[in-house]
Amino acid sequence: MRQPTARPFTLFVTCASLLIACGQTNTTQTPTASSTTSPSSAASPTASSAGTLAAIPIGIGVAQTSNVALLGQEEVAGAKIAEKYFNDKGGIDGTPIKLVFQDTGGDEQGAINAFQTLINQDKVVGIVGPTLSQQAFSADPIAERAKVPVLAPSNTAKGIPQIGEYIARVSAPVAVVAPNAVEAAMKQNPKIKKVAVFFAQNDAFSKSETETFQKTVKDKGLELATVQKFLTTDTDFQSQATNAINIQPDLIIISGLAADGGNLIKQLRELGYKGIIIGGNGLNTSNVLSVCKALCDGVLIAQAYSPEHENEVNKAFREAYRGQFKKEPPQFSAQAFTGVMVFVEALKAVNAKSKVTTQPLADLRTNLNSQLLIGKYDTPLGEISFTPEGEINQKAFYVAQIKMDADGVNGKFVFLK
Ligand code: 1QQ
Repeated sequence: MRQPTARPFTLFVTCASLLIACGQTNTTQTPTASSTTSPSSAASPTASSAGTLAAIPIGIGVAQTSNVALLGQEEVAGAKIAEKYFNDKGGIDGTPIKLVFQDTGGDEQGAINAFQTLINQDKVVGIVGPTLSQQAFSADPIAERAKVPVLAPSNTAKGIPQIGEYIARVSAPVAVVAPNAVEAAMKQNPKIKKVAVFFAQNDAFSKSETETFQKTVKDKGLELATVQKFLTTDTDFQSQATNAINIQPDLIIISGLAADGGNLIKQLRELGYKGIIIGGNGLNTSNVLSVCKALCDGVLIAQAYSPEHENEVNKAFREAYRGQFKKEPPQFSAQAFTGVMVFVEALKAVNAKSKVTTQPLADLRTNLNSQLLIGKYDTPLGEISFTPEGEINQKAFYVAQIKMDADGVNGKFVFLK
């Protein structure tokens, strides 16, 4: 009778327990068609010898396709800059990180599929994603059950860290970010009285953000004159826009995503609205400029990031982003960079106690989660830390105003003092 040799047996046990880096040797694990890797590190993680990792795989599960890619592509850019930046600095004490990208598309099922692939097939140590809160409420419970740490790069709705022990966010919640825009609007026009609020009723973030905006309006003694609803898939806003304009508001506040929000701004202006417009976090991308063009001019948007933040890592991040894209880095890129950074710093701290290249994957995921929650990080967003529940502690917030160039095509976010 043939006896199995010791070596394949050892390898099998190693793959089953370590789970990572065995995709190359275990032929039952093949990448899906949608799996992509960063061009800066196209090689897959490989075991440098049986049982040790040559690279630490971190999952990036954000929207690379669909309308939500208007937001998600900025996250891809930020994550890739972080991968290069931290690997140039030596990775995790000499072992590089390797980002594994899975496209979530714009809906819940896409996010669930991407998370499952990252967890079960790509064997990542943690995930930065998804793009929308609407997706997080469906996909995060999968990571929670698998005990895989998630850092939300852009999930700002109420209730995200409360999804579970393994869910934290580097994206400050709407409750602390959004009111800053209302204050800025009141400063620009102290005569504001009547406010019209719009929100996308099929999106969890938009519903959460509008609650904050509506509360802020009332708390500031303004009149919440009308609340208009739409869908993120809508393109025609004539009836809601007309309803709002008829009550002659001095301020209009929009909670939606980039494409719908941009079209709504455009149609409000075309119908003659001249007052201030506040856009929520879903409009916080220069990708909105190609939707509302010259009519985007003047829109106020609260920010959880300023390109001018003075610390070493932000200077490096800003320089890398500007070198590549010839413009200032946007908030979603900075938040994705920060997500990768928190994993890197926490992995280093874990490594100091027990080598991350040889820990069983389940242990590493759990140790990483505990560690990241207790660390302090000096990031492009400034100094951050987490509450035990996974909520971000962040100090500085800003408001920017869209300033369109005379050509009506190009424009920028100007940060208000
Ligand atoms: C959320 C958001 C999105 C608009 C960011 C892309 O803040 O879904 O929570």
